[in-house]
Amino acid sequence: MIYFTVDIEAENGGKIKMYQKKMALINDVTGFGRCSIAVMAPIISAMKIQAVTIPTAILSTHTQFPEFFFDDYTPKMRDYIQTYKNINMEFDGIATGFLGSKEQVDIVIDFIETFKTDKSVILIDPVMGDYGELYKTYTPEMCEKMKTLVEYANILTPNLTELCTLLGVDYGNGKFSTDALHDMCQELSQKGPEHIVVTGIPFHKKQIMNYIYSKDEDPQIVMVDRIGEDRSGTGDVISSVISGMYMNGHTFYDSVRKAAEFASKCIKYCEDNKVPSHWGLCFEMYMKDLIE
Ligand code: PXL
Repeated sequence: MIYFTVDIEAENGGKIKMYQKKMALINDVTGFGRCSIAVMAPIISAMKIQAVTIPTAILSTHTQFPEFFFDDYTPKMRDYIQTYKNINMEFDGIATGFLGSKEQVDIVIDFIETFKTDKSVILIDPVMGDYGELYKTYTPEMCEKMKTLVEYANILTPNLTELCTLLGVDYGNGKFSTDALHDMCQELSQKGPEHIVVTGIPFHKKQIMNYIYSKDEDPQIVMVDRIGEDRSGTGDVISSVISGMYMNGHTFYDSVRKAAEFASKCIKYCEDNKVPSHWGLCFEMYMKDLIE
């Protein structure tokens, strides 16, 4: 394995050597619109973790724009990843987001099996749909594959639609009691993930609930005010803050709380400054909040 140390400032003003963690980001590279790697890499870098980019697709803008250039990277991914196999790379963290094909899920599973260590944190954001509907790219075959992928996660960050899809539960009107959420998370957790946060659950119109489940612990809730309309890339901001915090030794609850509060602050800035919702979150304004 490749082992780097970096000098960091000690409290007494001197320098100490520290192992710097590396996180693989398997996600799309989108130029404009603040999503995926363009959001995750700077956020985890601010948290002193080295970001290693594994592109799944290259887009000029994300898919919420009326027009975008899209280059599927699937055919090149195996060769790209081979370099890391050749140099015996290991990753302290691996985070995955939107995946565009069944083959990409297979590539991700192979990646995790090759590069994880006993201590690696694997965050899987099972981006599949929203508001009870699956994205158009999601075939029933891909849904089945996603169920296999989530077994590799330490941390899973589904929204309600994704939670229901992964368990084959009817979304209905999207209203679930906390007992029902607990039972669903418990069932999913038995397949692998130690920590699950069900993100973005609408609560009494004015609030958003994040339901936190950790194996063998009491469930917890992080509630934030709903500010404006939904913004693209919010999930990417949240999952990168959670994974960075957790890799830096914080509890899962504290990681989720920090992520939800950080995202809310960025969203408020965007609303106050009338930034269009498909331009994503102006996270650049508050990067200093992430520096530990
Ligand atoms: O996570 C948001 C996202 C990521 N990547 C692409 C997207 C979007 C949201 O629309 O289109 C390509």
